[in-house]
Amino acid sequence: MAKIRVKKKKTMATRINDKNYIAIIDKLKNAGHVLITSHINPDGDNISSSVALALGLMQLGKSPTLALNSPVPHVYKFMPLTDKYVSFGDLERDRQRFDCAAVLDVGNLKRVGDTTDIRMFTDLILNLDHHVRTEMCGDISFVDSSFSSTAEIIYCLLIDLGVKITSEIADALYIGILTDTGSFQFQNTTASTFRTASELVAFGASPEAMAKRAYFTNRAAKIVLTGKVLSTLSFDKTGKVAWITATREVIDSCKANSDDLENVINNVTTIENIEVAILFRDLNDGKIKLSLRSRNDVDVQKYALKYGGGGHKKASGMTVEGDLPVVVQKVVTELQEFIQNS
Ligand SMILES: [Mn+2]
Repeated sequence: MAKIRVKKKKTMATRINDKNYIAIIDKLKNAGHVLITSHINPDGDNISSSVALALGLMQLGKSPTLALNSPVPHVYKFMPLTDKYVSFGDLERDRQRFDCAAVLDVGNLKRVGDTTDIRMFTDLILNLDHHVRTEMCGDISFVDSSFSSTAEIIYCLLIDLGVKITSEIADALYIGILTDTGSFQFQNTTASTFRTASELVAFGASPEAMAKRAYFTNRAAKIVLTGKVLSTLSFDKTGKVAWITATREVIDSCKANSDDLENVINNVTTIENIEVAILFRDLNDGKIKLSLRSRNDVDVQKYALKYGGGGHKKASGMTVEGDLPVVVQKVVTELQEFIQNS
């Protein structure tokens, strides 16, 4: 008797074995018009993941639209498609609708912009992120904090979508990983991060060119501002908390922008014997924006979460309402106690 061979349907293994991740791939495969967005005050990972996803979707014959509620920072403007970004106001005016929205590097839809309602533009929100959190903000969310960056997740996603990683895409993704890991120095740098970076370089990413783009393209105004902001350096009486402040007036007096403050805090984090470094930003909108950095084991994210902020153990952000001197006093006092109990 002849044996009947039943052919098993081959299922391709994906780079990440997670049902939400696989569902997101499926939705993107079936989508035509895709809205891609991320958080306000964009960083390298934000622009990197968004641009790489857009390039990949274009390769698949889809029409991505990049939207942000903040301008693209100067240093990332060399990246492809960064001149194509639109604001949510533009989309609203054109009454645009999308098959889905890919919301990247964001844990809370409010981070896209206080007044932006993504639901106005789509019925399906796909969320991809690497920040630690408990609540999911997409209709389908894939959140995994074992990844160094959203760019690292997008790399897997593009491969699983069948996108050919061109040197343009490789460069875009590499700069996201480079900046989100602080040049492969932060705790989120893992063996997998290096594997991904290594694969990206094999696909044509240039570590030298990307490092130059990310760190050696400062405008003079930014350096002048850095000097002024660093001159505000103060310490608490224990010497464990160090902080700097930046005001709208000082930013304007240097003819700089608030995104010129990105990474200024890292200078303070290099001071030996401190535990926590803080940048207080007063942009004259009644709120003080804080960037927190931990030098050793103090979990600044745990502190930031109390104020509805977030990020990582060693690098977090939060917003407090009030006047600058009052907020400084309050936060520094709270952090002294927080450090003691850590
Ligand atoms: Mn990120």
